[in-house]
Amino acid sequence: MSLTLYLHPLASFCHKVLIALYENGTPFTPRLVDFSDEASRAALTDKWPLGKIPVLHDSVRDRAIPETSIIIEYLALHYPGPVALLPADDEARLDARLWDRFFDFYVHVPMQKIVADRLRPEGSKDPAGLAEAHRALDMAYGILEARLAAGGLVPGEAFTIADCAATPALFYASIVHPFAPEQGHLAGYFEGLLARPSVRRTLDEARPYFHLYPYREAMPRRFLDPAEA
Ligand SMILES: N[C@@H](CCC(=O)N[C@@H](CS)C(=O)NCC(=O)O)C(=O)O
Repeated sequence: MSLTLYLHPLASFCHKVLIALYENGTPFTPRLVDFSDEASRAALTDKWPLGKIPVLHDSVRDRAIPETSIIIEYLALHYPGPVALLPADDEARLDARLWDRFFDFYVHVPMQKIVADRLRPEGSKDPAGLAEAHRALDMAYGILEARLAAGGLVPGEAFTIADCAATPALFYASIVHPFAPEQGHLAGYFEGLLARPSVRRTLDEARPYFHLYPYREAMPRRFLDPAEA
């Protein structure tokens, strides 16, 4: 097996790539990164000095690929499967890339900011940055709701890189900044994502680590125990 994925099963950006791999049944070896362990961290930074996960290593080309969107493009290029995460049609591919960027920058990053703020020690919190992150999520949810209501981003028809990006971003963002009651299209889109086998598998593998999640108390019970869904 030529592909190794450096990951942590709880890490949101890792979910994005795991979903892409599971959608296409792409074989890979998971390599768990423990940031508290010097050797584990060094094995990662040896591949990518920035030390962010996930990183994919391909022994066939002796190449390390960081950055989730690039990893998914790399997989589409060298390990394509039945699900074309980058659509063949030029316009559809541009759209997929656009919404991939949207979910990463305008949902995932503010969500990370909110979670990271909780981990800051008392006295070094960033209330202004926190408020800004919540405002950013309000704006992103509003844009998504309007797009979905207008018939864009229809889940199920063609699952793309944008949906891979959307899933962990919305999963973790909806915990720290729930959808508004009137954002029914967004909630419906999210439910469609949650129903996919690739997503269920990713969350099943993350569940044993949910107790480490800084906002565990805010997690809906059905995420902690799918039997309650
Ligand atoms: N833009 C990066 C973001 C990756 C990222 O933020 N990963 C987080 C885990 S979800 C991480 O490595 N955090 C550890 C750190 O920043 O030290 C990507 O798309 O891969």
